[in-house]
Amino acid sequence: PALVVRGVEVFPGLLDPAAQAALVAEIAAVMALAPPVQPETRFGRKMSVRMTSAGKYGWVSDRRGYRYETRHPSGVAWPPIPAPVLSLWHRVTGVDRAPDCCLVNLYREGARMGLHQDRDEADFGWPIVSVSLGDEARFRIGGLERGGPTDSLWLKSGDVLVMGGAARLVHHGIDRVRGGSSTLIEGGGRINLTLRVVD
Ligand code: MD5
Ligand code: FE
Repeated sequence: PALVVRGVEVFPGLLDPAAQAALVAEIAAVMALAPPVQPETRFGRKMSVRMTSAGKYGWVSDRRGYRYETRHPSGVAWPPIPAPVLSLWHRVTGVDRAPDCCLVNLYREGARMGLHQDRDEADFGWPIVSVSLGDEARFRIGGLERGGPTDSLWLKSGDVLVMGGAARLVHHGIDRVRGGSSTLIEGGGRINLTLRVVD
């Protein structure tokens, strides 16, 4: 990686424009089969990010809380994780196992994601890979404890992050998206792919 921030490996511009466009086309096909939804929290508040998934498991949230499910809220199985996404995972992690969830986060104008940890997975020994496409976003990274100091960095289209080891459980979030900074996504905004081993 060109940069390591609080243990998170950052590969700036790992995907060239052609590779980015190819991934966006694959994800558009996923979204056609499993349309992004604005999840609700257990408190009935709508999240600003729209979400769908590919793979055996998808991450969902509704009045019953958040969890992994094998089906989209419509009842259809999640589409398979596109092959170029799987090869990117193996290229940057070097692990033998494939991810079983590719969460697709769609950030339209004004969407953000508060500081949180990813801890719904069975084994925190597996890394997480995050792929940024479209508009630039300010990513915030803290530590293992809530309320500690944080750092931020701007993620651009084509940047890839790997969170493994101690960094797997750090707090993180998206403060804001710089609208109009890219024309990659139809309708504008940012798409983030988060690849995880769930079980
Ligand atoms: C995003 N998504 O840009 C981020 C990228 C999520 C989420 O956070 O949960 O959907 S994933 C960033 C991430 C995951 C796990 C660990 C760390 C970052 N980290 O240690 O910094 O939509
Ligand atoms: Fe997260």
